[in-house]
Amino acid sequence: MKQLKLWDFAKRALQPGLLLLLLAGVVHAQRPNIVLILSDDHAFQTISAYGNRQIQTPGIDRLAKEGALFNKAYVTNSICGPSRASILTGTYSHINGFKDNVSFNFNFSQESFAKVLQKSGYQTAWIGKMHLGDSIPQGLDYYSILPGQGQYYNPDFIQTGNTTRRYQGYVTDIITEEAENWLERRDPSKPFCLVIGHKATHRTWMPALEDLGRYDNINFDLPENFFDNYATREAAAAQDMTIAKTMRMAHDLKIYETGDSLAIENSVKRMTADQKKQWFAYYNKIKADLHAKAPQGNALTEWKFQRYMKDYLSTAASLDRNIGKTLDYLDQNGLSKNTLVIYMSDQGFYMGEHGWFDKRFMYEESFRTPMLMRYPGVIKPGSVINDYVMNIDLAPTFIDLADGAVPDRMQGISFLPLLQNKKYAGRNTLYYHYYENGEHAVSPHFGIKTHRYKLIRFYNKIESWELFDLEKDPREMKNIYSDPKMKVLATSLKKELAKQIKHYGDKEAAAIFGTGK
Ligand code: SGN
Ligand code: CA
Repeated sequence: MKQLKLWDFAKRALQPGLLLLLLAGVVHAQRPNIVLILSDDHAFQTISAYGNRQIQTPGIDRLAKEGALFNKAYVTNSICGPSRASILTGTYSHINGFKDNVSFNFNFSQESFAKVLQKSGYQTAWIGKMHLGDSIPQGLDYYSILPGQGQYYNPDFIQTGNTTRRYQGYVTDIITEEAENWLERRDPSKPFCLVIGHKATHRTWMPALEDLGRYDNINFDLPENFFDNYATREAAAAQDMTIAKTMRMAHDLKIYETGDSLAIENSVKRMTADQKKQWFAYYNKIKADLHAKAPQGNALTEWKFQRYMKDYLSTAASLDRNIGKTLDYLDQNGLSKNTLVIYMSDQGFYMGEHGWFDKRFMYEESFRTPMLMRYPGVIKPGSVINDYVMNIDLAPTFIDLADGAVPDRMQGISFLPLLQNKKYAGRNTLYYHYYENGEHAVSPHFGIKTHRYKLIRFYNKIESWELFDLEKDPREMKNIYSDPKMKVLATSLKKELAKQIKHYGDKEAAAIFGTGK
């Protein structure tokens, strides 16, 4: 009633034009929306905006053209769940407790950007991959998430109220559609924060059926260090993630020979007859090609590399198309102007560098992650940002953007001033800590990266130090830690490492730092 009276008064008292202006002011004053598109294992090396010349990623590149590309975005712990936990809470793994993918359930009772934003009046939702264990998510008005890693075809989703629903189709398309549906039914009078969590481009790299074979005519360049012998790097030698030995013909490259059990391949098992027909029509041809060529030794490893690239990049093409679709939706619904859209991966990935797939190591390809964002009127189109940012910076940035108070516990730094071209202190050193000690046999380690050097301490599995001069050795092939000429440098970097450990309160690393070689 009271509002009606005010409205009548306003109508009488003001010129219609003035009233419109006033209303526009009210609408514009609404706090900005946030859309975080978070993919899985998407390597920056495979994105054209990041310099890949063999393929195009027009969806992601739009963000670079209309917004900013971050050249130096890094993660705290290069693995799925832990990176997401760091993004959500703005803290390192030892603070949020989610140190690895296998031994933990995320504790949702802690502070997160979702909770802070929800409390301050935002509508919050997470759609797609979350991968934080079995606990019921908190801080979200709506969720529709894949159980664990989820499935590429005809996936199940666990939705608000803990019900499970199976959808027919391809996971990236479904997640995009689900996100649009949520945007359609949200309350437009409130700002929103939406996380679109894609499963792509996670192993076992299965594209939408329409993208099968998309890159079959391209012969991909082998990375310079594809046939790495791991000299001077004990932990690199001990891993189990090579294309040559670890990558499996059936499981990864979908080449089933007679006797291979299809029953264990959940993804294929759940396809419809029609989907299976298209799938096998494609992969049976690949199998015939393999049999005809019958490569051996290095030639077989290179054949596997080409197949890996083709499947991975086709999966990435399905992802890229859907990112374009989400951007189109925002544009067509008048949402682009007042929305910060971010695209990033939970970590980087090896595309044959060092002979590998997977991630985990503090070496550049997995430590660094692609990150691009658009925020019209604030970020200058075509910006390239070379400051160090980390996944823990997102939570404080989002809260800052929503005019909220960043909880003391959060360890990231809001990069909003960087976007606004205001004074921004940032950081000169990056701290990293990886814990998991299982699949792919990557030894736990922690370390720092400065603008020129990287110092890593491996422990638990391999006990060793590594030091790289990134200026002279950007591919991290020569560990110079034991070089007597580097002693002074190593000592000063160790001091910096101790400082970072103390700053972030990583007691476990502090204890290990004081022991061993
Ligand atoms: C699965 C994969 C691994 C991968 C982990 C973690 N194996 O276990 O290759 O390293 O996930 O990935 S698979 O054959 O089952 O795909 S993460 O992105 O979830 O951290
Ligand atoms: Ca991942």
